[in-house]
Amino acid sequence: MKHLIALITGASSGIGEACAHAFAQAGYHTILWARRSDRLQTLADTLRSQYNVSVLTHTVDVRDRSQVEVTLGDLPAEWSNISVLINNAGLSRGLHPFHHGEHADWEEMIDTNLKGLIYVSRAVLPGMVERGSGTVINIASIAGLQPYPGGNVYSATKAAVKMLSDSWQIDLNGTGVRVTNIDPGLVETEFSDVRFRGDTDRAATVYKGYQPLTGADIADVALFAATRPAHVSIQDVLITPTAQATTTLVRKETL
Ligand code: NDP
Ligand code: 8X3
Repeated sequence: MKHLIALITGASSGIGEACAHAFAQAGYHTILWARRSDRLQTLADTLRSQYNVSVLTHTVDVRDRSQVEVTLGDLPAEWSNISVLINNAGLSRGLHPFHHGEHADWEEMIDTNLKGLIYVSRAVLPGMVERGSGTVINIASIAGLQPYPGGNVYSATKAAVKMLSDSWQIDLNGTGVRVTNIDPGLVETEFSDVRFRGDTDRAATVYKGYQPLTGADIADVALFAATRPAHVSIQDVLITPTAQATTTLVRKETL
């Protein structure tokens, strides 16, 4: 295949789905990962017909290291040269003060946001290093830079992602592989539905009274970073809605 290949984790909704559109529109063949395979199938059909690119979908839970490794190991040869990896799969659960938090929620966030990202990256990076090129885009969060009430373990996972991005700048220096860390602020996706376990009214209030970011806003940044000339590395981007100054200061209109 002449086109470049992008692997996007968490492509079944939100930022990952928007990245799939942006990269396919730019001519990338895409490998889409998530657990909800029905959604991936629908997205793949749309990308193929809208952008005339090839698309592979894999039902992968990034928390399962052997599933991650086997899926990557089984890639057809023409799909194995991944030039862009978007580590996007992630979630938050709950918004309790730490002393009321749930171990199960914390373990799910650590296993997905941190360990899952580590599993995928450890399996993809050696190929990029061997080829002397590639871009890894880590979707961290403003929450990993600044705490907010109840964010505790979610913030800790994202601070860890940011530290991994910074560490890889050093580990990968001289290999030709670039790392871009993106720290989004408030993006209207299914994120808060997941955090509040389907309480859609509560989730909707997070994005009311101001204009939040969309997945497409983050995808724009990811595509920009991936398409810079080889000598240019966009190391770090903090992107927020204009109404958001910090994790805790968001100018909302009273409705
Ligand atoms: P969504 O809930 O819309 O999307 C999350 C994606 O992650 C889904 O495609 C989901 O797919 C996938 N995912 C979750 N768990 C797993 C898993 N174990 N294995 C594989 N895929 C998984 O939320 P967003 O698009 O907002 O979130 C994307 C990333 O952006 C996350 O890392 C999030 O922390 C980060 N982020 C979000 C912000 C926001 O305000 N929305 C701001 C800053 C960062 P499926 O359930 O089908 O597996
Ligand atoms: C998602 C942004 O502030 O809702 O990482 O945690 S926030």
